[in-house]
Amino acid sequence: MSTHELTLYHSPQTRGTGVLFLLEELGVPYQLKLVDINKDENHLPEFLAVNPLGKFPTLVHNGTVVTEQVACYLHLADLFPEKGLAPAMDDPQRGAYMRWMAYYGSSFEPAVIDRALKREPGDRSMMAYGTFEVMQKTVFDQIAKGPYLLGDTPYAVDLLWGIALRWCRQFGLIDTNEAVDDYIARITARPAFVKAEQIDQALVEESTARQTEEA
Ligand SMILES: N[C@@H](CCC(=O)N[C@@H](CS)C(=O)NCC(=O)O)C(=O)O
Repeated sequence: MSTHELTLYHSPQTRGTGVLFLLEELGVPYQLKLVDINKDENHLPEFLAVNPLGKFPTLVHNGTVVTEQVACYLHLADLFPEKGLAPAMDDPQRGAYMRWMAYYGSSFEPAVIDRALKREPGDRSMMAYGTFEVMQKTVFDQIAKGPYLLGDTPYAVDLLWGIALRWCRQFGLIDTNEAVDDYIARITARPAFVKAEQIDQALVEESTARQTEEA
């Protein structure tokens, strides 16, 4: 019996899917609660009481709310050290692992969102990510070293980047790069990713069927 009670409040095909992927990769028990974004259920008082932002991912671990995809990743991977998805504190790779986790949230996402919204970045000294080109090259150069961000071992940070880069490629938000495409293929071939996608697909079908019934 697990001492960790984990609940993922989830709407399919959101950033929550990344956390679903990690939970499946960890192979630990969790409860999934559908909050249907198409029905604006994420702005109902019941959900806002859990996460006032009304956003996904929203994870609850033994009664404590964890939001922000990177925080969910760091927390879950450290919670189950025996699964080997996070280098230990005294592992020489730990600093690099933390770096790429933080870089995702603090540099990559803001840069990609500015690009998606066609927002002109300000002076590079004021931008958290410098320039899009330098930010992207920094990530691409690291991935080119391969096969994973930190070398031969896949860690949770690879799941985070793999799923995000895939999404960005689908929407044309990052440039074409062979090493990145290979990396995305490597990560999304993992059975846990396939399972997370199947869960999402089933939830989308369930939601569509419900909407048709109600119409
Ligand atoms: N800063 C949050 C962003 C989460 C976020 O924006 N999630 C989107 C889905 S990908 C969301 O929940 N949108 C629903 C809404 O705001 O109504 C994180 O890193 O997890």
